[in-house]
Amino acid sequence: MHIHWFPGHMTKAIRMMQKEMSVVDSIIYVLDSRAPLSSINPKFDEIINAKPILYILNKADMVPKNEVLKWQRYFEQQGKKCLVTNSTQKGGTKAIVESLLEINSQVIERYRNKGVSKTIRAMVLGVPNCGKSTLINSLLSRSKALTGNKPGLTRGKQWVSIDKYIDLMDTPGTLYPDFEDQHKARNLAFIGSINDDVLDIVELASELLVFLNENYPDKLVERYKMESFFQNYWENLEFVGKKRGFVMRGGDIDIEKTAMAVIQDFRKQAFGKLILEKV
Ligand SMILES: Nc1nc2c(ncn2[C@@H]2O[C@H](COP(=O)(O)OP(=O)(O)O)[C@@H](O)[C@H]2O)c(=O)[nH]1
Ligand SMILES: [Mg+2]
Repeated sequence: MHIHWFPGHMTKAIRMMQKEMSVVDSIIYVLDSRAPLSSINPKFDEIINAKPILYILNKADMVPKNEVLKWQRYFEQQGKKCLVTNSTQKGGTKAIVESLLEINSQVIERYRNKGVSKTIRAMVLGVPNCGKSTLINSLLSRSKALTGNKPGLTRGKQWVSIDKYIDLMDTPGTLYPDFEDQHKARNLAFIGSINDDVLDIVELASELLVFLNENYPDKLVERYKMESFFQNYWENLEFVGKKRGFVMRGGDIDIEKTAMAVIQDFRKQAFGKLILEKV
């Protein structure tokens, strides 16, 4: 499958982010822990323009802990500030506030010398569905940011205050203008960063089954009692469809429905914790 998708509203989003960048002091770069490198968008690097960045490995609850800690070390070894979060839970505020103040200490100090308390304005970036809005929500006492499990929900721009001296701006999730690396595109499709409407779900589900067979064969046994793997992708889906009871009138298996169920099993963590990209 070749994934090529960059809807017009994302060009607009990038332009908006670029324009806002002049009033931004710092960046919160949200990554999906299941695929940290795939959720790095080279387009962002162009617009960030040397602002201090706090990397967030979000959805850490969905991957094995030792794997996410390896990724945290990976970023730290490159001299990057990196935190591990589960945004669906409150309580990460202190670490994020402290880290933001730390990476912005130079500018804060410069203002302090002039007798001014500087408010740090941080832009929250990340591919669609990585949890930007949920993260901002978790940092607010009241729910103000919009969230939804659909790419491209957040379109307007908004500043919210999470601390006396820290304001955050949510941004629309933005993808690469083009996917040179189809492996990354596939990962982004798995994690729900690319609108399912433009994907071939049957092909995507087959690729997910291949990934699971190569990396987590036990999960296929646990979830689908799948002891052996077929060379033919159709047969794999038929096998799963039969197990899930997706039989149509006449006895054929509903392959489309099966494929969507496989993808949803991954997204809803029916296979338990797993990671798509290892350090
Ligand atoms: N398990 C888990 N789910 C999360 C986490 N953060 C966000 N989500 C879910 O991911 C989906 C997308 O979140 P959202 O904040 O709208 O993503 P955005 O597009 O980056 O703003 C929602 O269903 C969230 O509940 C997390 O840390 N762990
Ligand atoms: Mg959002």
